[in-house]
Amino acid sequence: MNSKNHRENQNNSTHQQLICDISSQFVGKHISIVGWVNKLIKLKTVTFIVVCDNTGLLQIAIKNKTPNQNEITKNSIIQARGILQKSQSHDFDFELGVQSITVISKAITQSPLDMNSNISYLDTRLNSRALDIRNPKTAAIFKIRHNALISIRASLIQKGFIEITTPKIIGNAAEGGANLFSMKYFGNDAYLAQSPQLYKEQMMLGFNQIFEIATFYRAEKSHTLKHLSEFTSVDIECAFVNYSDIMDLIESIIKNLYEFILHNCKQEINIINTKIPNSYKRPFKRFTYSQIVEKLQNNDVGIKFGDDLLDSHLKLIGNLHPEFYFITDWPLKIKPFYISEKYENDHLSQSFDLQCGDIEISSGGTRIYDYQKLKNRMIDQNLNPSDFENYLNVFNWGMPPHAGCGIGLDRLMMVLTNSKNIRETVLYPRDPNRLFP
Ligand code: AMO
Repeated sequence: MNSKNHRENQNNSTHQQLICDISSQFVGKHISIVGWVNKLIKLKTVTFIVVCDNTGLLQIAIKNKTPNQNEITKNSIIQARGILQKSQSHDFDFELGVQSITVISKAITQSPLDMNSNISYLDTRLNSRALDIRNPKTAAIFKIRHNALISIRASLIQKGFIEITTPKIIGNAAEGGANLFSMKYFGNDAYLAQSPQLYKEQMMLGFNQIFEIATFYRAEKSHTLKHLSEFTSVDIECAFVNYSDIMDLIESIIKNLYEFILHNCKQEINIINTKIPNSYKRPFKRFTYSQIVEKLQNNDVGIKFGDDLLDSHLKLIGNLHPEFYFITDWPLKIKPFYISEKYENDHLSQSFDLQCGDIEISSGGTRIYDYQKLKNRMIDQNLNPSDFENYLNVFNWGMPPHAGCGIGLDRLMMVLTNSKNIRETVLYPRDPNRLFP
C-alpha cells in the first residue's frame, strides 16, 4: 500500500496528511500525521518534536503533559492529531498544536546514528543501513538511483530492446577469469556469474537488441572506492552494429538519464547538494588508446604501447578530462577473447572504455562472430576452448555480427550523485571486508 492509499484508508474524522502536502490552506484545521521522531526538545512548558515522514519534516508542539510522554523516544513512530498553526520557528512555516498523540511503535534502543549530522562514519551508517535511509541525503541517493533505473530501462525499451535475465549460477568460468566465487551445486562445482557476456551474445541468434540489469560477482580482493564484490551492471548487446554504434547508444542513454533526473529529482538534487555538470552533453570526446598513451608520455609518464592503463594514469587523464569521454581502440592483446580486432590493424581492437574523469563507467566492443577465429583467440589467451563448448557451438549456428557493452550502474550513480565512495550508492555493499548486514 503506498502512502497515498494509506492516507485514504485511515478512517479518522481528522484528515491524515502527508507532510509534503501541508500548506497554508490547512492553518486552523484539524489534521493528523504519522511519522518518526527526528528531534525531541523538552522545555519547561512545551515539548517540540520534529516529525518526519518520507515526504518531509514538520514540527509539532505539545503544550499539555500527555500520559504517554515518556514513551515518545527518538525514532519512534507516532501519530499526532491537532490543529495546524503558523510557526514562530526559523525552520518551519507551520507547526501542529497537538491535541492527542499515539505511539504506534516505540524505538527502544538508542540510534547508533545521528540523523541530523553528516559526520557519521560510512561504516557505522552501513552497519545500520535501515536507519540510515531515514537520513534525507541517503534517501535522496536511492531515489535518484530508482529514477535512473526507470530512465535507463525506458531509453532501451523505447529503442526496441528486450530485457532478459541470464543465470547467475554458472557451471564454468565465464570469460575465463580467475576472479570467480566458487560454490558447490548439488555435488558439482559451480560459480557466481561475473558478467552475462557469454549468454547475452548467444541471444543475438534470435533477438537483435537485448539488455539485462542485474547483479554480478567478482572475487577480487580490491579495497578501493570503486570496486565491490557484488555490483549492478547494465549489459547491452546488439546485432548488426559495431562498437561505434554502441558508443552512440551509451551517449544517448546518459543524456536521457541526466535530463530525466534533472526533471524528476529536483528536490533530491537539492538535498545532496550536487551540481549536475554539463559533462553529459553530447558528443562525448573519443580518444584512442594511443592518443592517451601519448598524452601520458607528454606528462613524463613511463608508459609504452601495449601497457594497460593504471589507476595512476587514469588519475592524471581524469584531471585533464573530468567529463565523460571514451578511450577507444585498445591493444588487442589486453582485451578479452571475444573482442574483435580492427580490420585495418590487427594489433588494435574494436573496443572502448567510457570514463568519467578517472572512473571507468563502461567497457564494450565489437565481438568476434566467427567460430574458428573465436576459438583461436581463446587458445592465444591460454584458455581451453572445450571449457566454452556450449558458448562456442552457438557460433556455428549462424551468428550475426554484433557488439555490446556493460555499464557499471553503481559507478554511474557515483558520478550522478557526486559520491566519492561506491558504497554510498549501494544499499548493502559487499566487499572483502563486508558481508553483513
Ligand atoms: P568489465 O569487466 O569492464 O566488462 O565490466 C563492465 C563495467 O562494470 C563495472 N564494474 C564494476 N563495478 C563495481 N565493482 C566491480 N568490481 C566492477 N567490475 C566491473 C565497471 C565496468 O566498466 N563483459 C564485459 C562488458 C562487455 O564487453 O559487454 C565486462 O564485464 O563500470
